[in-house]
Amino acid sequence: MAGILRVVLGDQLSPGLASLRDIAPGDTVLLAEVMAECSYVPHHAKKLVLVLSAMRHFAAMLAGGGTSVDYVRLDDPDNTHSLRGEVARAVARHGPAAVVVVEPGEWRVMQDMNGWEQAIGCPVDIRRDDRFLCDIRGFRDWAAGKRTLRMEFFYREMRRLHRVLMQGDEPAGGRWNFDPENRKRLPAHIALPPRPPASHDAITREVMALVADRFPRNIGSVEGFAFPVTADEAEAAFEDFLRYRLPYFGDWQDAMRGGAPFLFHSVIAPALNLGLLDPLDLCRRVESEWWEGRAPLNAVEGFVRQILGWREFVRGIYWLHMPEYAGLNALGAARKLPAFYWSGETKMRCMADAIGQTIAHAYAHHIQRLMLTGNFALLAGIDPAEVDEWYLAVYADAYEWVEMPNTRGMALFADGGIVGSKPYAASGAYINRMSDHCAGCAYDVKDATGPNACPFNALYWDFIGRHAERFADNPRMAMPLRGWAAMPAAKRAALRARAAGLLATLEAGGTI
Ligand code: FAD
Ligand code: DLZ
Ligand code: SF4
Repeated sequence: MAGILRVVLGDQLSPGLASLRDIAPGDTVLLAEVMAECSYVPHHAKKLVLVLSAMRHFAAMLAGGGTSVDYVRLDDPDNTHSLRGEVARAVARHGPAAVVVVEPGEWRVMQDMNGWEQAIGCPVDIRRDDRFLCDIRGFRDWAAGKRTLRMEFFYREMRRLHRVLMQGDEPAGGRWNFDPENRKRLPAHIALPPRPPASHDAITREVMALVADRFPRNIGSVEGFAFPVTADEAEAAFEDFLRYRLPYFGDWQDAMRGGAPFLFHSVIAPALNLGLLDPLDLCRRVESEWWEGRAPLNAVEGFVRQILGWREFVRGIYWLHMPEYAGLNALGAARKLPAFYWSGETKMRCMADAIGQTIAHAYAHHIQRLMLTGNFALLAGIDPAEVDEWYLAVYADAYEWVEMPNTRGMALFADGGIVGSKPYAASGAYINRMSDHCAGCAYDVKDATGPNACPFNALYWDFIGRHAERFADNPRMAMPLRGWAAMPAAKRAALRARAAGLLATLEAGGTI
């Protein structure tokens, strides 16, 4: 062959990918299942099924359209189990004139890819990933010279640039942001729409057996796998969201309900991050729902803000600050991740619910990730590296470019304020306001210091007291700091003692 070897990574499953756009007869597309990618964190069993099944379906789709595909399976006896090793073997097999690939989502892989050309002795053309709405170099230009980077201003620029939800030069409906209207508690009588039906074809069933066999100790199970693995399935899932959930997405975006993992969320991140859906297309279709009167603006703007705003913003932050970002620990958090993050065995009903559904489905919605598991790790001072590893492993949509700024930045404030202007620290009162968890909990959400007091309460005040000096100049922290300062010394001591007891139990390997 003197054609081109076109390498497609497991999260680059888009037919319009920059490395496939100019494909010509004589070229070959390489996809490789390798242990390096399957084990750099102990991925949830359902995440492994998702990626490997989607890769196999994508390869079958290309081959069905007449493309020459070289697919290396995990159980291929000659598999070197690294991307570089598999590209080198494929180069030896096909003798291409060059290798073409799209830049990867993770810094770790980019470092490796930069060494491919020298290692394999063949020209390697690394192309920009233009499946995003803001190129990482464009984000760098936007960030240049700014003292602080705030998502809100980035988001407005993106709305203007891509002309999403705009009326002339003004935001649709006269406001950029309907966030204050997206924080309602979900009343008990509201029924939830059923999940779209899931079916497994022979490819997925084969991958489920492979994952069950090769990764028996990974968190979660392959049973009940229900994520879309092809563009058509992802499309159907998104249509289902538009029809049955989008109209309510805004009102209850921040709500939680025990035993209800998905609520009105789209659950499209697993497919979107693999490349099975196009982010601008999603925004435009959601926008149409408003123009055509089928969904209210607070829902539509809320959804667009997540995709056009947050998703692009965190990717920009990741590439702007890596590799230093991965070592940031502004609050000096050093405790080990409690074992209950992996088992769900805790008396805290809210945490047991969020972790239990994470184990069951490889999914939790944003507020569970931020205000339950993230908030607890923030308050308890858990080492960001351990928290990062957990989030990267347990969620089907997790890739470092999106996981790390959300975890280390938004949830843990370990980046010292690059992503957010203040830590998202909250006591049990917030969880009680936004969920139905507390009524059935072994702990008392109204108590902060007694033996049965909600752990979030004492840990919250201990966190505020511990970092009072650091946040003294932050106007957004003024209220809790005033509350802490105004407390009688005996109350502060009791809160500290309760927090110390809880943390000591965790440090001794116990659960709370
Ligand atoms: P919906 O609630 O329906 O939102 C729609 C879409 O908006 C999502 O599919 C996603 O693509 C995008 N989105 C929403 N919020 C964010 C955000 N903060 N950052 C980036 N995109 C966003 N998202 C991931 O895709 N992968 C991760 O590894 C990941 N890790 C996270 C870790 C923490 C600690 C936190 C707080 C958030 C994390 N998020 C991550 C963001 C968000 O929680 C998920 O995108 C969302 O829960 C996915 O579910 P959904 O598809 O039902 O989203
Ligand atoms: C996540 C993942 C997994 C589990 N397995 C593979 C694989 O076997 N082969 C592959 O090419 N990609 C895989 N991926 C996705 C990569 O980890 C992803 O491309 C990089 O992390 C860059 O985002
Ligand atoms: Fe969670 Fe505290 Fe409420 Fe229990 S009482 S569910 S631990 S917030």
